[in-house]
Amino acid sequence: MNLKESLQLYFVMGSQNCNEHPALVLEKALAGGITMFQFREKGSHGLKGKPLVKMALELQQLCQKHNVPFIINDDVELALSLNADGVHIGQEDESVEVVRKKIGDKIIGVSAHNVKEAQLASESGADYLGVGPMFHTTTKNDCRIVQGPNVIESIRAMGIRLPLVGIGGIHAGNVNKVIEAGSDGVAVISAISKQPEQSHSLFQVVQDSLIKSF
Ligand code: FQP
Ligand code: MG
Repeated sequence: MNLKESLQLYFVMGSQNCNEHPALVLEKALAGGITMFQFREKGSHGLKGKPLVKMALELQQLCQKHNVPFIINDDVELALSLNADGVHIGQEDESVEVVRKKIGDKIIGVSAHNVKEAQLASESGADYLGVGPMFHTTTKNDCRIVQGPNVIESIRAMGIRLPLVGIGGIHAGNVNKVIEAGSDGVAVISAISKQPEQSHSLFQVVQDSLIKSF
């Protein structure tokens, strides 16, 4: 799979998002067909130090078993020490240029909330974009204003062809709007972490939507 294909169903998760053991949730998600995974441990109750590394390793091994890229959110040093497949950085994190020097040709994903951020990230060498929030979400408390799928349409209209996914409040019922706008896939947290048994049906919805938009 190339990167664009790996973005079809991108599962983002940390222990704060799970009602059961994160490894169990990820196993179900992998069985359901997720195509990429981001370990995003956040918040005051988030794991730190050794337990964080232990959890990351456990989740990475599961991804490796299924040949699914394993991405680390924010923490470039952790990604390097684990030899993860890449990192995801936001507008408030280190710059793409700095991160590129550290991680070489590993995957760098960058958050973009508008056309300008998408353009800058693309020019600075990002490998893919996470564009959002698409819809209202309660998962992220420092969330920006909802952009809606229109921002993806605008990014594509500007000629930016970088692989990208929509993120924020996406579920089976609104996947189509995101794909139709020009997204290569969807990134979800709660839609899978709260109901991992449903991940295969979400995967099917994404596949159907991608085929229709082709
Ligand atoms: N898009 C994606 C994904 N993953 C993310 N983690 C974000 C956007 C948000 O730094 P950021 O990144 O703005 O906030 P946080 O560090 O709290 O996640 F690639 F999945 F589309
Ligand atoms: Mg971040």
